[in-house]
Amino acid sequence: MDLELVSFKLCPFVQRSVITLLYKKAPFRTTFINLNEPPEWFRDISPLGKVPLLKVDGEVLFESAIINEFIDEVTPGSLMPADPLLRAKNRAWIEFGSNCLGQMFTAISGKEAQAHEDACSDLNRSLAFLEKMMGEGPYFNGADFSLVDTAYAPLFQRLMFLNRFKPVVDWDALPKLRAWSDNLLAMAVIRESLAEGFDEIYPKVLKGMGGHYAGFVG
Ligand SMILES: N[C@@H](CCC(=O)N[C@@H](CS)C(=O)NCC(=O)O)C(=O)O
Repeated sequence: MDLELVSFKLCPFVQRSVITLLYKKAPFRTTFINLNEPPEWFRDISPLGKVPLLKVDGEVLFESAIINEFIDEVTPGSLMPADPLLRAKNRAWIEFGSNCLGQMFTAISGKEAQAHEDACSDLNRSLAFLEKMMGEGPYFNGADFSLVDTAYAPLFQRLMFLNRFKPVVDWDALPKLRAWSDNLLAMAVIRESLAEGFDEIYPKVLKGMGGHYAGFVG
């Protein structure tokens, strides 16, 4: 099976799929595009104009959650619970993670201080909800690494990175999430999934957004 991941270098949704592909040891190649000037061929095949896309023997899949379930299903082992209720709950929390990524994006891109503060409050409220759902770890489903973990790792990596400028999350209020995040970020596969040059590029992107947060980026 030929797998081609269509990617934008810093996209956290793409990174979810990279983690899943690496964890499941599925061979794949990556085609990077510039989302600011998407090529014609990309606009022709991406229904929402978004990355990631996964081309499977030339057939196009879109939406990271769908892509990740597909990768999981065509590779040995399963990163989803066997129980239908637990599986549905995992899907719901993956969707919730996408919403958290949106709140983080608003926190780092909002033009006015108020927009930044409001988004930080929204994100902290979301994460407080998630904190209540967390068990003892080390992963979201306890001992079993799952697609929920692949969905949240890119968010946690970025939130930890932002701590060096101005934290957007009150980690003291989120001890279980903090431990979960530490466990994920210690995994080789998750470190390897981060785009090359992230530490240098991300601050430039934050500055380039020209939001209120850019003022905190040294
Ligand atoms: N729900 C989508 C979100 C993907 C997404 O928002 N990707 C961003 C880049 S990080 C994108 O392609 N944005 C382009 C646009 O909105 O025009 C998924 O999970 O795959």
